[in-house]
Amino acid sequence: MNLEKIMNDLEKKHPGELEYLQAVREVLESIEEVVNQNPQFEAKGIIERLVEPDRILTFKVPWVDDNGKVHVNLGYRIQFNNAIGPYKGGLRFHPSVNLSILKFLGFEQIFKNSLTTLPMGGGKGGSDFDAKGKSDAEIMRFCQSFMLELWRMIGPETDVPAGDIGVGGKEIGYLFGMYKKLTREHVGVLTGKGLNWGGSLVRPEATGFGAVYFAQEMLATRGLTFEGKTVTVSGFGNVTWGAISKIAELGGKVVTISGPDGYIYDPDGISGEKIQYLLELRASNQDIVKPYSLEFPSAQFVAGKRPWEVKCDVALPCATQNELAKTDAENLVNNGCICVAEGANMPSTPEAVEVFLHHKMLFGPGKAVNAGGVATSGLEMSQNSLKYNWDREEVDQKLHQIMRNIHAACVKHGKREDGYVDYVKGANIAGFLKVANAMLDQGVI
Ligand code: NDP
Ligand code: 2IT
Repeated sequence: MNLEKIMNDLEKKHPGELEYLQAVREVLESIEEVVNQNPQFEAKGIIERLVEPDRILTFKVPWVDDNGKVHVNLGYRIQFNNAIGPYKGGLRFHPSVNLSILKFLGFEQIFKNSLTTLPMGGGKGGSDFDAKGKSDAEIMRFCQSFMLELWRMIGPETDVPAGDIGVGGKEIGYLFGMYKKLTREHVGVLTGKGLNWGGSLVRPEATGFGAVYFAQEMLATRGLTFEGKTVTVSGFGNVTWGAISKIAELGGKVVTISGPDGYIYDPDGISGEKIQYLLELRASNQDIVKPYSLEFPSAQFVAGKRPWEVKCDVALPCATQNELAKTDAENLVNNGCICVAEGANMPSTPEAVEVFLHHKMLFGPGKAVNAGGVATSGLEMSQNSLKYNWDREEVDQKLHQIMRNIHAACVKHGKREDGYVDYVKGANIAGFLKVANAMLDQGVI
């Protein structure tokens, strides 16, 4: 495989799509050796077919605010690859959303979904809509307008969207309502649904829980546990909430959370009623974590900075892409951090990942660590097909086993001769092989 030629061609075709090109390069570097050992992949153009999405829908989303003013946002759905199952992946509503970000997320989703062992292909979508400061009625009208275009493209056996940044249970409800109205079908076309109308127990906390289960497995390879460990976490959304709840349960002490305004350092640990407060803060639709420091005097607010300068044993970046740079990685190493598990998608820059691997840290990449979210979406789809609901314990056990299996797959494909496990390589190879072999079976399409 001529990696540089493939990358040069992609850069020419998609200039400026930095996040997408970053994600593709990382995967191709990991799988280069495997592709070279299997000439059938090159003969059938697997890589060239894998790096381009099957199709992209871009559409206009007009909506009217509470004062009667008209707004127009952009909407997207990217159907990347459906070799192993229907397209599956979240919707992101955030002002930073653009084609490059959604293409990187959709591309990553192919391998992540393959790792879950469930039959799901890769997709992603979203909008540059900013929910901050919007009323419920405005969010509802926006979601309805978004679905007026999207519905033709999706379906329970075709493409099953879910949440991501800015899309939680509330938005999924409004989107589902409009889909149902248009098609007159009550089907599992979205995941992350409410419990009373097809949702699964554990889905809200699944990404964070799964990330911690994966980190537990990584720590166990060195005979360690979360008990008594100091943990830094970023973000204060859905993934962060699930992760810090589980870490507290396992006896770890979470000392940071963050928002776009800065980070909170709480040396007493964030658990119990503090997590409850975090949820309230999040629901208030604000963009800030500062109020936490006013509510809990043990906490300090550090404006405009990220939490990676705080001494910790384990770090979980759970906010957004490229939020942990080389100097942050060096700070973590110098402060004695032993394990970094990515709850967010691609939160560490390539240079930061190099630092982690160079120092032989336990480093779990997002597509493996945060796969518990989409895995539990897959379990929600199974329950919808069965027209049956599993109890909380059953879903949690299945999630836990899936995370153990993903960890084992990473070790199988990522273990070096000296015993060090390169989880980046392991996750990319394991995720790739299943999809590539399915593509071979299905011919050039
Ligand atoms: P949420 O919208 O619930 O939370 C995202 C959080 O991160 C918000 O608090 C957001 O604040 C904050 N944030 C956004 N940008 C920054 C920034 N630059 N610095 C610090 N904080 C920031 O989203 P999720 O928790 O669902 O998603 C978080 C990450 O996890 C994303 O990378 C997502 O792709 C990934 N993920 C999510 C899954 C899921 O099931 N939800 C599954 C797998 C991965 P604000 O909104 O105010 O900007
Ligand atoms: O990035 C992700 O894996 C998600 N946002 C969850 C996708 C899903 O379909 O549950």
